[in-house]
Amino acid sequence: MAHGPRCAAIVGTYLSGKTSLMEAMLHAAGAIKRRGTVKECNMVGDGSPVAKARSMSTEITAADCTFMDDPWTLLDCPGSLEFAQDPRNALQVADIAVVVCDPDPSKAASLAPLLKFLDDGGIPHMLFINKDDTLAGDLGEVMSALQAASQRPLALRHMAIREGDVISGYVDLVSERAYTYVPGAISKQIDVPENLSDDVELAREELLETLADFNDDMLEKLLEETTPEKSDIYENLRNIVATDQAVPVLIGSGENESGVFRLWKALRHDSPDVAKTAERLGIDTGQANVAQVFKTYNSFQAGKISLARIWAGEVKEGDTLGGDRVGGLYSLVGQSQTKISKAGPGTIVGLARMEHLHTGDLVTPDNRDNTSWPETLPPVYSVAIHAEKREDEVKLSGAIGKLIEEDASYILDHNPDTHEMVLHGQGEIHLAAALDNLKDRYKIEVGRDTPKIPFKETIKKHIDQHARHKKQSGGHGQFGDVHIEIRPLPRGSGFQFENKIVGGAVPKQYIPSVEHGVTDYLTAGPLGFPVVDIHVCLNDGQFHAVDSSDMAFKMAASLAMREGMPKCSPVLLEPVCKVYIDVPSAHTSKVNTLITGRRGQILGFDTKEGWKAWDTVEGYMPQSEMHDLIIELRSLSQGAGTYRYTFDHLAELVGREADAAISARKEAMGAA
Ligand SMILES: Nc1nc2c(ncn2[C@@H]2O[C@H](COP(=O)(O)OP(=O)(O)O)[C@@H](O)[C@H]2O)c(=O)[nH]1
Ligand SMILES: [Mg+2]
Repeated sequence: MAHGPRCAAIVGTYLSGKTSLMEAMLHAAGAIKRRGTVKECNMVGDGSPVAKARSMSTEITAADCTFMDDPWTLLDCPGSLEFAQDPRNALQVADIAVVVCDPDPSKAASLAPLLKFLDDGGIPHMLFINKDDTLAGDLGEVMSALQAASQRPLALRHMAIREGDVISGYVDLVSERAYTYVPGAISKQIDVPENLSDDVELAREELLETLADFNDDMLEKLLEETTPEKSDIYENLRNIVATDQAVPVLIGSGENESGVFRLWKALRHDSPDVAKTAERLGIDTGQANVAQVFKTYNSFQAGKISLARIWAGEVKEGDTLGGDRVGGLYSLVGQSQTKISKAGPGTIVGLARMEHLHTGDLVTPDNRDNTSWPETLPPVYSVAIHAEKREDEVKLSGAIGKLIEEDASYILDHNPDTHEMVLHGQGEIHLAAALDNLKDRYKIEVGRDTPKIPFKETIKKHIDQHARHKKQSGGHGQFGDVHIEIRPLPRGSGFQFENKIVGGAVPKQYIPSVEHGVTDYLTAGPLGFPVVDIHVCLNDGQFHAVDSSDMAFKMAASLAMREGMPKCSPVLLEPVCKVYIDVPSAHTSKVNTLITGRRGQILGFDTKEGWKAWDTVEGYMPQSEMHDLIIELRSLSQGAGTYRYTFDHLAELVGREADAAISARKEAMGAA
């Protein structure tokens, strides 16, 4: 018997049918009277305006329900790789995950990162091969493709019964019962078709062998050729799922509501409860009230809602959590919220108006701690943004702050070199959804551009330059005179200033002004970009007892730079990043071409540590070639590939790309 409500996260690839499956599960559990469909755009999941507009899930949708007297919360998670932060967060608090899979072997590889995340975290999960109404090929092929993507052994629990090309039902390999699908209702039990009995026997043996790998009693029985008791098999399965040693695989169709009741029963039987999950996560439940926020919404009329799981205690309105007063408690079914008076262990609850709580916070009455929360996904795509209307500028960063509260895989950054506001995220659609939200919810029209590249420039030749700033206009004149030497430095040296004046040719008090004059100039060199890696030495100069001043020497130094620098063979420097591209090995050679095709340099590749049949390719790539890297990478790797990068060094850039950058810069400076 489970203690308290349990929580299942529904995750999997984009368009595998997760939202439809949740709808079918809610229907089977009696939580909704009529099952919505994708076509009618009326499912419990995908109820937010942005999800509706794009016909896709963009964030977690929670739905409370009761199946056979057990309370549950289902969390429908987006499957798109661009919205991968929310599923990760949901999996952080769920007792179990249902990984919804397409019945298409070619889509299995893109599940590898998710399955790896589950296995690394030891998160109990089962696979549901959905859309079995469309499975034309062999289930075995789908299974081997999925097995290749999973670290843990998969154990097929069902065998499909076919009538012609269609799957009309299944045999449960543990209970050895056969069922035929009944549209819109619970499947009907039938006799195991005779022509299948040998296959069923084989498949059942395979399942038991997988279980026996983790249980000596079972292994002994199999070796003695005695049939294990069904109750033993069930017990075994439950343990194996709870410890994520192996993964059961079920089949069915959410849209046709077939296999859904069976899935529910598997969850009911095999899913750990809140106490077990808290133990797995090492959460101290000895204290009064313990809860964890795993999602923040700002879109509801009610203001901020922190979606949290209660790990221990009983939370009531007016209680304190993490030092904040609980403004109200809500049970959620999609977009609709019902006020509840209290929430006990296991409950997923919407906490209203907890201004100081953030996603990831593990809270007790007085403490907040997010140290155990996993790192957010690294950004892979960016756009420069600006408010279309001047008066919205201040509002804009505040509104983006709200979006980041909801999805921490958005990062906002002010680039000091290009003076742009840059929004980073997980892909084109992820960022477009952010801009949609800004418009819909905060009424801010936002314009977007490809982010500018923070080019720099330096010089290749050294020269000596003399400059004099002299003005005679009424009363006081101005007089400053300097001899400087400008010379290039090795990459990464930055700027150095040296003073070699002896004997007071330029009085000491004016030396800092000379340096100021030089640094002022460095913000835009002859090509228009910030100057780096040069050495400027003040060798000599002259002064005037009355007319010299800080200002005059500063002007003289700037003038010397302005006249000298163009003669030093200026050259453009572009930022080059170290990139690490992760892909299934089948695509590694395409990644090599991708890098070289974008003026990159391959440094090497190796198997990705801890991953089956994945490689990491390491290389250098100019930042200016990386803007849409993720798009090409995903398209060549069936969505599976991803990359990380760090700035590495500046490299000289000449030729067509350099000319284009310089003329764009001149144009921008002219316009400013
Ligand atoms: N044939 C078939 N199509 C399905 C099934 N479940 C979902 N779909 C379709 O798959 C598409 C994606 O469904 P959706 O539930 O939004 O997938 P999600 O992205 O995983 O949430 C829609 O066009 C559904 O109609 C199913 O069991 N069989
Ligand atoms: Mg969905």
